Amino acid sequence: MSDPRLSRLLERLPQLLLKSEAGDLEYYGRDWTRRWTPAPLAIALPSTTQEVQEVVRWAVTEGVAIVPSGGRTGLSGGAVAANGELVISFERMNRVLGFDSVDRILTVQAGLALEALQRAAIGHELIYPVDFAARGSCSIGGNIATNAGGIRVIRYGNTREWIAGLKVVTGTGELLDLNRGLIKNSSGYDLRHLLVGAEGTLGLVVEASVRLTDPPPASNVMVFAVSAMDDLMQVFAACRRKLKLSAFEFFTDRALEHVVAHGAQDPFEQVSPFYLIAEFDVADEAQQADALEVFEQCFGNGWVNDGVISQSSAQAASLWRLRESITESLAARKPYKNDISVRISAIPAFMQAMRTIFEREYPHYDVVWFGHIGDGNLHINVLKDDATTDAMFIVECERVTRLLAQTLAEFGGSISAEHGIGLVKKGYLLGTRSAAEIAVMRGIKQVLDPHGILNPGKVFDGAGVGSRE
Ligand code: 2HG
Ligand code: ZN
Repeated sequence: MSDPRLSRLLERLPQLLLKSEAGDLEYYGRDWTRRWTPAPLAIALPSTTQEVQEVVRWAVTEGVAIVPSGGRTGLSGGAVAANGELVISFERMNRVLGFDSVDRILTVQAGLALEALQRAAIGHELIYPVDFAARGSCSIGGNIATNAGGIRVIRYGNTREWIAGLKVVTGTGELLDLNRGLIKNSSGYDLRHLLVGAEGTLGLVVEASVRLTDPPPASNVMVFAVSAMDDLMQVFAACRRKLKLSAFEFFTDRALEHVVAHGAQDPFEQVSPFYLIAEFDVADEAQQADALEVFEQCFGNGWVNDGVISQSSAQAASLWRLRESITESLAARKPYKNDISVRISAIPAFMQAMRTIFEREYPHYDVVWFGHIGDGNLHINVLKDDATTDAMFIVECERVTRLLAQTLAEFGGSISAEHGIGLVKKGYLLGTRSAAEIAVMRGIKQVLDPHGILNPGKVFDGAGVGSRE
């Protein structure tokens, strides 16, 4: 290691695995945003909590910023290291540490992939219900950092609901053991919940105890083609009245065109402006009959143009592909991503307002809407045309995002529903959080990370090392 700071780190921790080859810096220094050029100092791959603590103490002494790193599937730049930071990758801290069948709590290290955690739960005949398309690559530590949501929030809530305890290393190297799996704990501030969604700016999650639950009964999937947003909301209300929903998602004709070009099977002959996919329990004949009744009601009331109910799990998987492969089908075009939320009841009016703005501001771009409409969470991916450079594209998108943020403020919505603020959305935080709230957030950061070494410049700019204020 030619950098003297790294030599001193290895003197403190001779067994620490450090990487600093150009390929490693590139690989570990970025996330799925692909907007920033990775430029970390090096990558530390600790294998124990004590090593993480010692690295943090070293970082304090040297004034080096730390970027925590899981699967780097984030879409907001939260795991980007473009400023000489030390990346702490949790990929070697990826073990299941234990399971308690009475508490139904699984304890895992932060680097465990979501899919591996889900598999471990199934091994105990239970499930960990948070789920989304990046399951194979993302890590539970990253999920906690963004309070990840996904496709079954409508039934199970976000990551936060499932976190029974956390072990966290603060910005001074202190280890906090938060909540310890308790269900009831009215003993002051619940610091565990401060850490969930903090995007690595308050502490490094090294261990998590997650609650597991019973597997759901058999489910079925239906997809509807719809002409108008108001009709889609009617279908939502009808489904919620009669069915036990585990997912209710939507996408537009633009999204369908991209996933079909990417290999998905279009179940419909005619194009419709909107599509929705609902997943619901079919535990018995009564629930199956309810599903058919809703299906017929949607046609009878003229809310839908076409529809299909899955007849097998293979068909359900193929229908899910229409929704779950949207991100992948757009990835090569490096879309500008928005991840907003409003109250469900506000969706039609909000969408109308935004579509008017986008049609005026983005006539030359392909704007792809999709998302977790049953949670009020919309993803808007903007794709540039060939004539626009990457740099111009970002400038234009940021201008329009200011209009989006204003509209969100009018609707009382949020600029990030589940991807986090990171680097991408920090300029718009003020539309979602008041100045007073942000001041409190800064105060909390100051207490847990007094030297400003933990993921500086993410969520908001601050006085920490590596910040560019
Ligand atoms: C999803 O819901 C993910 O598929 C990704 O949150 C959304 O690519 C996106 O914008
Ligand atoms: Zn999503």
